[in-house]
Amino acid sequence: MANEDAPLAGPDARAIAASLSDLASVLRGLGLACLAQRADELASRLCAGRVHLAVLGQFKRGKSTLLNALLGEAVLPSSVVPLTAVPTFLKPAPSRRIEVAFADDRSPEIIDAADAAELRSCLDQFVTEERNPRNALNVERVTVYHPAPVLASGAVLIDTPGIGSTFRHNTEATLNFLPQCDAALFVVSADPPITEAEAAFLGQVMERVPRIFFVLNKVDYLDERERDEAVAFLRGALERELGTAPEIIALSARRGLTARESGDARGWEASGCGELERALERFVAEELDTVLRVAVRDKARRLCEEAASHVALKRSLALMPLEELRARSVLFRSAVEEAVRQREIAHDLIAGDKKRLLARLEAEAAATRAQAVDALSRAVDGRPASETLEEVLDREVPAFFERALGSLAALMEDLVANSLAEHEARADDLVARVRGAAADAFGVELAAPRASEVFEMRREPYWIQHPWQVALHVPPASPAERVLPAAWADRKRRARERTAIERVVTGNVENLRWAVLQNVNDAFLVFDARLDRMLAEVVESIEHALAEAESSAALARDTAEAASSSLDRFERELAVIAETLSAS
Ligand SMILES: Nc1nc2c(ncn2[C@@H]2O[C@H](COP(=O)(O)OP(=O)(O)OP(=O)(O)O)[C@@H](O)[C@H]2O)c(=O)[nH]1
Ligand SMILES: [Mg+2]
Repeated sequence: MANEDAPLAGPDARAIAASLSDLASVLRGLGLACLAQRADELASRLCAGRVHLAVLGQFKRGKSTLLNALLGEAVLPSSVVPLTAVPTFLKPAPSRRIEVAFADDRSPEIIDAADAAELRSCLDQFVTEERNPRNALNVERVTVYHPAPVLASGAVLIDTPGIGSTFRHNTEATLNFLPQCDAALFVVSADPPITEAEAAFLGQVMERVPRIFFVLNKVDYLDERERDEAVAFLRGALERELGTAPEIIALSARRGLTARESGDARGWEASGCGELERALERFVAEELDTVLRVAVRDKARRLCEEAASHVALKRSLALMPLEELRARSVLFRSAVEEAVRQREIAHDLIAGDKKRLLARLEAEAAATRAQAVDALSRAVDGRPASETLEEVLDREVPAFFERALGSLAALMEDLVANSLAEHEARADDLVARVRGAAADAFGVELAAPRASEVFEMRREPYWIQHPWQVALHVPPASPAERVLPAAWADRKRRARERTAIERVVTGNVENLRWAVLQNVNDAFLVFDARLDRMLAEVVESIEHALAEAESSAALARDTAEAASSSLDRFERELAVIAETLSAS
């Protein structure tokens, strides 16, 4: 078991640590203090055996509740509305305490807490969307120190904001956080087991995180058969994403937490949380070292790549006469301003498309409602005398809505895919323009993903857990109705049945509409957030080097040649470090 007192041994880790230390000094030499700090942090995590195990997933899947269950008490705020807004690190300590670090230069706040309730109410102020909306307090990260045994193993557990809610900044916070994750607990829930947006998010997690555990939460909603079905479905969906069928731990975090709080060991096992706890223990004992090394090495390689492209940019800037540099910066910045304007237009176009698609969804749902009432009324009216109304609906409702769901989901998926395909082309074009402007102005080629790679659509049909409502309440005949002539009484009865059918249909269509609506919203949200990130990354990398070149250029144009030869040296050193990392 690795912890702060038991540093990792072995040539692998030592070689990586040495490369990181070299890398940090090259980065400092290049004036890239932030990147150098990242290299130092990686080295210190590697030496201390501190794996970052983040709990990731869509909003409201029960991530915070799951961590509370593992801690054994309700420390992290959880709620029915999107909540966690700031990544929250859980680290071991003999007593309960939180440390809040701010993104500006305020010094960290440290608050001691006597018990879980006090800890939770402190956390509430800093990490929840409700009390700290849009992270107005500018909190960078919160660390909770806690005596729970699960934290003593060397894995730092991290609660993250859920992706895909209407709070786009929460999606962004988690996407930005991914580079710091070494391993992940990917949480989905039984209702439904996985959405298209989650599958897309998983794709991003897979790119960055070498070890992923899959948790199917909230299985208390399901009976045993439904649970097996949900696990099998999820396994199939994940197999398509991953290429192999992963292990899935099905559990109820809520039941686990209740069991832990009341010291109910059997309840803990029955909740499925015991299995997760054992899987984490095995992970720490058997895999932690390797996962940490692989994760740190990959992150170090990325740092090398970033540094190499900075060197290329600096070389081009360093060789440029000051006047020319200024003129070219003006050109580049006006291209960026234009890209930002275009981005706003793209945002409005995307919002307009989404609105049109949602209006179409409403129209389709209304049509489905009418068809369902019609089809079910016909089935009910034409039923044989031996069959009760309930039996007909038991059979017909699922049959009708399975079909309706399939065709509505497929239709909306196609519409979303077509609409996003157009926006993909526009996004590619926008990024290409910024890159083109950089190439024209400074002669550098920036690496950038194509939008179509980033925005890959999943075309499998949605799976939506659909306990179709078939329970029917037909009010009994009134005393007056009972004495009416048979034909009249029959008409009255049919009217009562029809009202009841309409109620069943409305409930089912609403479920269906809501599920599809979620998926459409998710798809657009994820698209929009990634477009912003792609552009920001491209622009930032240049802006950083430009600002630096402009300030140093004013002083030292005549030393350009010297600067260029020192860049040669940095380039050579980076190449050696990258090679050592690949070999380690
Ligand atoms: N039935 C049931 N409900 C659960 C379970 N786990 C969590 N919930 C409920 O689901 C809701 C969301 O739980 P959270 O833990 O806040 O979810 P989250 O994923 O952290 O949400 P965000 O922070 O917004 O991303 C809360 O109302 C929880 O009580 C579970 O196992 N079963
Ligand atoms: Mg949460």
